[in-house]
Amino acid sequence: MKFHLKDLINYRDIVVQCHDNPDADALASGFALVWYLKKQDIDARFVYGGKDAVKKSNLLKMIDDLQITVEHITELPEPELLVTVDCQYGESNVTKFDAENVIVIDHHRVSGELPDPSDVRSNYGSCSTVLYELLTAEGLDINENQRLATALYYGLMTDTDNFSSIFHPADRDLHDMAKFDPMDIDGFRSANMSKEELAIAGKAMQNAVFNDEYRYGIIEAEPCDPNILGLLSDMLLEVDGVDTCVVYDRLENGVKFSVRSATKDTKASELAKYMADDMGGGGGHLTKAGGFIKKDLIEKKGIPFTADKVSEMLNNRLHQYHKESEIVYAGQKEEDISLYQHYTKTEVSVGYVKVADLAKAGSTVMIRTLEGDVDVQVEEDLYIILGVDGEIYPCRQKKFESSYRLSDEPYVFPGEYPPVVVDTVGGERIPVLPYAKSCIAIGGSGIYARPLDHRVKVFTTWDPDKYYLGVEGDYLAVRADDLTDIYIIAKSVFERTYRLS
Ligand SMILES: [Mn+2]
Repeated sequence: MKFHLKDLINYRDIVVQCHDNPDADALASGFALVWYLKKQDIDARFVYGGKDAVKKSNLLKMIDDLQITVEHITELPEPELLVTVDCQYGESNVTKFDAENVIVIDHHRVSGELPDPSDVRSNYGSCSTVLYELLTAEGLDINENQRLATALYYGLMTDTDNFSSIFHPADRDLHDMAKFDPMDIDGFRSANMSKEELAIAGKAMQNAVFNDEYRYGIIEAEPCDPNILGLLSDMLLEVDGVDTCVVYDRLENGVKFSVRSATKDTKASELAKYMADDMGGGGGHLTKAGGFIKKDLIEKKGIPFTADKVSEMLNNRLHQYHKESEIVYAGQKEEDISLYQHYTKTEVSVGYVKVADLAKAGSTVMIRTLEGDVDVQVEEDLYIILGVDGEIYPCRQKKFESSYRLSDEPYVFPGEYPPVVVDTVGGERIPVLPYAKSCIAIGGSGIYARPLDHRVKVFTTWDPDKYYLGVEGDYLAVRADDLTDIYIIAKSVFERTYRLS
């Protein structure tokens, strides 16, 4: 059952609980929920359990400046409804209190059975983002209350190592939309690090391990705040001979890590995803990223959660990543197609948008999709194609006319996150779908393609600074009418769109 905030108004006696040792994201999430309930004339308590009360100075300052009412408790009279935020009821990091009904709002990986309804969005960078979306869905504007906007912004900021491991577009939306108080944020920032954490950082730096062949570095730190990991990886990247690096710590329930890259041959976001593959999640930006690897999933692979074994595993992954990645630059030479087979497109219905309908020719727009942000220069002959999975790619009018036929069918978007175009100067957000029309992909002269058995990074002619990644099972494709035009087609898209000819 899909959860809406308005479901909560059926209850009168509500307690909101975040995890023990709350962090900024937990505090912001609870604060937002109590704010909403107050608007519905429901006075809810906001609590957390555990041994210790909040003592970090940035969090004390946050509670004080943003007027967050939160209580550290050891006992709780059974409420009609308990809502846990930024954590899941029954998990080890949250003190268990009895309640008649329980609802979970979170962004971590689902670890056990969830009460119904619940709302856990594991691919979000923060629980603050989940609250932002839930409030927006009720027609509420977080900027109605600047303390709320500041809290949610700071929650996202601290949970994503200063926004560097943001990967969901909803997180980017909160980042862009929140009209936070910069004075407050500066104040929290300047109280971010405790003296103990400075000592942890110093100690960690002595453990740096380097690989000269692939030019990377890796550090294990003692358990600390994600932003300390970020700080350490920023420094590690400054070291001569280091192009990419990973800094991590082992926490109670897994490994938190931060990734940096100073080379365009490695997207930090992709390396982060690779590091956590099968065992958690990772992502972020081109140069900064991060992620989390679950302890139980590490152990499931037969790897004990000890310093030595975890370090060995991460070192191996990092090494393997650099060893197995091949890099291809499109547009430089004609591809030798002897290893390829010829395919033609089946006639599938896709969508298209003429970019000049959305924004002025000559301006630059950022296309925000689930796969990331792409900057394009608006020109009269530029089209965006919305593919079979809702994936987006640019196309020139000449290629558009030879590869697609217009259709009168209304366009239905198949993807999860509706693409948005943002004017890079004015910051205006323009939804793409109202402009989208249907077209049919036709065969044309087809492509040459071959399935990949290893990772290949292709720098296409569109964007020489950012590569497209193909992994095992995806296809490397070359246009039959232009053998220098090499690109990647995802396995699922390929299988539905092409047939051997
Ligand atoms: Mn969180």
